[in-house]
Amino acid sequence: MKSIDEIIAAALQGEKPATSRLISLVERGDSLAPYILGKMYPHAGKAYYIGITGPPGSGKSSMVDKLVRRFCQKGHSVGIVAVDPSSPFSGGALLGDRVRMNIKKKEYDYFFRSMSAGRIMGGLSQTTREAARILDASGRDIIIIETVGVGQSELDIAKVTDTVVVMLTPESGDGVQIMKAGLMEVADVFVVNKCDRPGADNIAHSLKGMLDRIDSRLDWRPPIFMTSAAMNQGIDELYEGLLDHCRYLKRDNKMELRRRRQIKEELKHHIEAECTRLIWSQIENGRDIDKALDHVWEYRIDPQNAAREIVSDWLRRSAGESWIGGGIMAVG
Ligand SMILES: Nc1nc2c(ncn2[C@@H]2O[C@H](COP(=O)(O)OP(=O)(O)O)[C@@H](O)[C@H]2O)c(=O)[nH]1
Ligand SMILES: [Mg+2]
Repeated sequence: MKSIDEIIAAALQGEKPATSRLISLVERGDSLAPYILGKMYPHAGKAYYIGITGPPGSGKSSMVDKLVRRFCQKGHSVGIVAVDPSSPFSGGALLGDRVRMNIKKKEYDYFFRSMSAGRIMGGLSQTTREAARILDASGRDIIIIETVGVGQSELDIAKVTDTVVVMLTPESGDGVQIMKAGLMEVADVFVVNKCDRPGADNIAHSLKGMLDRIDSRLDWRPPIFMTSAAMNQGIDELYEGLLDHCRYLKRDNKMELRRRRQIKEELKHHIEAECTRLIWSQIENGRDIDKALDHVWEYRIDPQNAAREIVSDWLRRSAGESWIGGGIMAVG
């Protein structure tokens, strides 16, 4: 059995089984996860992160397959994280991914990892980001993240990637729905896929109309690409469009600003989680809640004020206690 440090060292060398192992541990929230992330993080940050979102069935997986070929042909090393839509209850796939990466060529340097949305412990976007970072640290210079394309995950992808591709199809419905979903704000590149089907021009047209209306507010106007992943059409143009956005980000430190903004949000998220964890570990031991419950039950105090009392009691108590005091002692 390899030690965790040996697995980490192997993953940093780009070895696939080791990389896969680390992602699994992080995915299921193993107690080693913070150690792994701590060791991998200093080696990350070199890759370009692309997110692909859009409704289930729009052709994201099919497109990822095509894009990965392009990137590999150009000599890149690609890491893919695809989140499968699956029910948290049954654990089984709702729609299943009909398209799997079916690249056979040996000389293509890619690593494909699918994660089941239902099995991920912790936030979807956080876990995806962590998996992507492990791939980044293992030497992949292009990271592609495919979302499940439902609900919040569609918008969250903008928190973890440099370029967001929003994929629509002739079946996506009218433009108003796109606006409602807030997708307009997160899209850096639009793709109208299945352009081999009727109606593709219509959706491209209504998208263009919407972009025209907000054009003056945009520093970067998202281009619209017409593609057919199935018929292999428009892939080169999309590939070039992605590189264009990457070049745009690299001018005037835009990439840096975007990433710093994302990291700040991530820090806030972790601080909140850490505070919550800390508070619960204290309060639950103190049986404060049972006491408060009795008081609320007897209508002596309302729940909100009871909760406030618990928290401020805890703050007062802990101010004199070791974890704060210890910190001060350590400095002195
Ligand atoms: N006609 C047509 N079908 C496509 C195209 N791209 C994907 N599909 C099909 O659409 C279905 C869903 O594709 P998939 O890539 O799994 O979509 P995802 O759920 O967004 O990842 C599959 O049956 C694909 O073969 C396309 O450009 N044209
Ligand atoms: Mg898919």
